[in-house]
Amino acid sequence: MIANQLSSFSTANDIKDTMPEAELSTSKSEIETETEIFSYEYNGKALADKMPAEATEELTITERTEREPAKIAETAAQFAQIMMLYDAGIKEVKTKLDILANEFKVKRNRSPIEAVQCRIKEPASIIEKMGRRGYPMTLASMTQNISDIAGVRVICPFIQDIYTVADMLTSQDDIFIIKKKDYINRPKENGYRSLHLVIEVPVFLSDRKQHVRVEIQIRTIAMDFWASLEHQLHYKKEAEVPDGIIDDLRRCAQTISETDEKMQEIARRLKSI
Ligand code: 0O2
Repeated sequence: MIANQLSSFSTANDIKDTMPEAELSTSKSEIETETEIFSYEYNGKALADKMPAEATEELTITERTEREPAKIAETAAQFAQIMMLYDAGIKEVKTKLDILANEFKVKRNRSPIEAVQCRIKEPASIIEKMGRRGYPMTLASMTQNISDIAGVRVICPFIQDIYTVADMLTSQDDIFIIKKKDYINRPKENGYRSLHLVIEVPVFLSDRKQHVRVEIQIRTIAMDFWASLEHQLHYKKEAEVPDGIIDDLRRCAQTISETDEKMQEIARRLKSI
């Protein structure tokens, strides 16, 4: 029911811009000293701290709308405003990646970026994830707890390219790393491999600057092949999966990983990257 309500929110267009400017409490250099840590988070003030005042009330979305029907439009407008910011965040990241890919092509005649895919998480999927994790159903909780509402996936030719792209992007001085998970050095139990970054990127609005959280998944063509098929077949599906299937998928991931390493080695021998 909530998901349905939220789905209709994106049509709201009378958006009052009430989010104050972001203030980051941790400097970039402090974050970068933790490079050895597999996964780290910093305690910066994120989008949730700058939510419009109404959205930070303790009432859940259903309580707000049930008690005061007039609040529906207001909540819808706030939701649309938040989604507009995530969309802008994605565009900022996409532009940065396009520039890097072009520069690489001009200078080295190849690009470490094969393709870039962008998506905003569906309202139903946001609600499902918040419910599954037991987070309060408020807009403030959504922006605080769900890191992948704005998602960018970068597909690279070779394994080394993943780290080249991640370094080029995160060394830009307007990008703040919130979280990093290296599922390549430490694949998930099921065989999933990818480098995940959650970053904050500034979005310049008419009267202020707003930092927006974007999740970036960086993986090779081969890793993407496996993850896309596994996602279709199995990931998050309720149905019981026989053990043999899980083992087969894990073995496929291993074969793909070995092929990735072999291709990297061939490229090195040809000195083409
Ligand atoms: P969907 O449907 O792709 O959007 P976090 O709170 O961020 O620390 P989370 O969200 O589990 O915890 O983070 P993680 O582990 O970085 O995974 C985020 C996303 O990575 C997932 O989003 C998937 O897109 C992808 N992913 C993670 N594990 C797997 C996996 O085993 N197989 C596949 N195919 N993809 C995976 P969502 O929202 O879970 O799903």
